Amino acid sequence: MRIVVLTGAGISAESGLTTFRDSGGLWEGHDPMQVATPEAYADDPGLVQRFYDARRAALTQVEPNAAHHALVRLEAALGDDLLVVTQNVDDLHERAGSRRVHHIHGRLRSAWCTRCDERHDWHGPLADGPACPACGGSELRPDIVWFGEIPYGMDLVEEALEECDLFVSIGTSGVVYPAAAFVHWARGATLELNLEPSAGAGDFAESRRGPATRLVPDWVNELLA
Ligand code: BJW
Repeated sequence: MRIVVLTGAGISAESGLTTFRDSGGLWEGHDPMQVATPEAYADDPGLVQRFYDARRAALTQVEPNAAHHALVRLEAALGDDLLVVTQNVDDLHERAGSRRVHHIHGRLRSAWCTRCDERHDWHGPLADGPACPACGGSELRPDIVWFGEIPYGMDLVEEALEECDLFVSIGTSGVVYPAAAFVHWARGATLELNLEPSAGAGDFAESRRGPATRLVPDWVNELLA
């Protein structure tokens, strides 16, 4: 059985990473959603760099949870027939042990040089303007897909969705496109696992409500029984 799993901020919430729309707060007086745009970066690069530096640093304080680990067990059983497509920029799927993970919105632990177009694994801050290891320039930005930019690897995702037998959406509010439309692109059965109904909950053949650390292991156990 070929399965495509889409994950959003909800899968990492119980690891201690705040979701976007549930955060209920401001960061340095700004709505986090307003910081995630190319316009915000052009207006005030230091502010946007500090936002992502803080989130990159926070990754050292969190660990994958039972939901991430359950998807690793599923991959062990299905091999290449499972693809995890994540909107998350954290690395908790990889740290749990998942190998087939595709980050459509980029990764916190990657820096993109807009001068030479090279990408580099990056663990430290960017706000202090470090030199690009490839060209020596100081034009490294977070390797993050902001509003108005094109998500990574959409051809690969589209093909996987057209070929899958089951599409499962975990912990995403379903308000950000193109991920919100994946349920329509999927050829097979569809299932949503979420604490609350997403914006597109009615488009799924089946929906289950609860925390990801319970729903995801239960679903994987069911599938592997
Ligand atoms: C739990 C839980 C627990 C909590 N257990 N669950 C008008 C109509 C249609 C589209 C557009 C439009 N105007 C503009 C657009 C396009 C735009 C868009 O979608 N805008 C909307 C706001 C309307 N999209 C884009 O610009 C994208 N690019 C694009 O479309 O390019 C064109 C193109 C596409 C395809 C091919 C070719 C061309 C780019 C989008 C980039 C999004 N970037 C961000 C920020 C960067 C990453 C970062 O900083 O981290 O990505 S926005 C932000 O939202 C982040 C997330 O990945 C994304 C989704 O959020 P997510 O994961 O759903 O989190 P939340 O907080 O919203 O929801 C959490 C969920 O978890 C909730 O449902 C809770 O219930 C649940 N939950 N605890 C289970 N314990």
